[in-house]
Amino acid sequence: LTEFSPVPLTIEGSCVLHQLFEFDWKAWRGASAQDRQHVTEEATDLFRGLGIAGEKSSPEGSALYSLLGHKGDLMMIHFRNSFEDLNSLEMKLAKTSLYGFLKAKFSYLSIVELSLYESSAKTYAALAGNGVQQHTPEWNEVIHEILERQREAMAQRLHPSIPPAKYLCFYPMNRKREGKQNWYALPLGERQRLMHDHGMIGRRYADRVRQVISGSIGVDDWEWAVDLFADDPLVFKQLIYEMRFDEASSLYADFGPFYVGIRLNPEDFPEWLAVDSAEKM
Ligand code: FEC
Repeated sequence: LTEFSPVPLTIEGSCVLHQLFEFDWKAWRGASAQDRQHVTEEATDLFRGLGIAGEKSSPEGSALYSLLGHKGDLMMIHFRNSFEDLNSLEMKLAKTSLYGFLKAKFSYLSIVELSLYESSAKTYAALAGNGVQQHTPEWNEVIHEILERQREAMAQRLHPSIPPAKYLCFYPMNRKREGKQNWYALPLGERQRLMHDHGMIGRRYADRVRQVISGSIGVDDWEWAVDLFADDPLVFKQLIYEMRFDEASSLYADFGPFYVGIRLNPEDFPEWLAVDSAEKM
């Protein structure tokens, strides 16, 4: 019997858009040197203006990555304050001459999310202990205050600047909802325990990897996006492997495609685009 809400409290921050593109190398080679130069300059300027600037990335930042493998050539990640801002950025990019050489392969929309399992369980229990019914004005007021306090305390994590790390590993994932393997049917206390254990593993990697979890229930096809930023890509493999053995993942995680990219700063973009060493800028 659930006496109080099974839904963990969450706080949300930046809106996030991942864009993955294939680059049309054939058309690019076929373009005149003059056109290529124009496209290169326009795109490099745009990326500079988007806050794609190494260490200087701001909470409103974007970052560009050269993708490994056949899943695409370029990956962009954008953090903005609203879906509107993300959409206008998308349109801005669509109107560049570079866009004529890009083919969208995948995109992912999400919102930076922190789930507050510990304070949820404590607060719900305290409210129930005081006889406060769920969703009454008194209950709402207490919850509202807690969320406000947490939003303030966690402001930096809710609106993160993009870590300057050399590698990004991005993938969407779900919590399972199959027969007995149903994350959403577990009692809140059990999920709290599992997330605690998950966090303890993660914490041991905190000096080598920065993780940004964004929620996408209701806005995209999976439930969360995971972004891991590290200077050594081996850490992705080690961390994710270790987590596979942890209950929150071994029993309840389902993973989407994985994408790994190498950071491309705007000043390196002309070289990335150069198809003839004689024309390198
Ligand atoms: O129900 C939910 O709220 C699920 C959201 C969620 C998913 C998720 C998946 C992964 N994480 C990974 C790495 C780390 C590292 C740290 C870490 C900690 C947390 C905490 C929460 C949390 N993670 Fe998570 N993770 C999700 C949620 N995770 C909550 C604990 C509090 C916090 O730090 O926010 C340690 C960070 C640090 O201490 O600096 C690292 C990886 C995955 C995907 C692989 C997997 O097997 O799940 C990697 C979804």
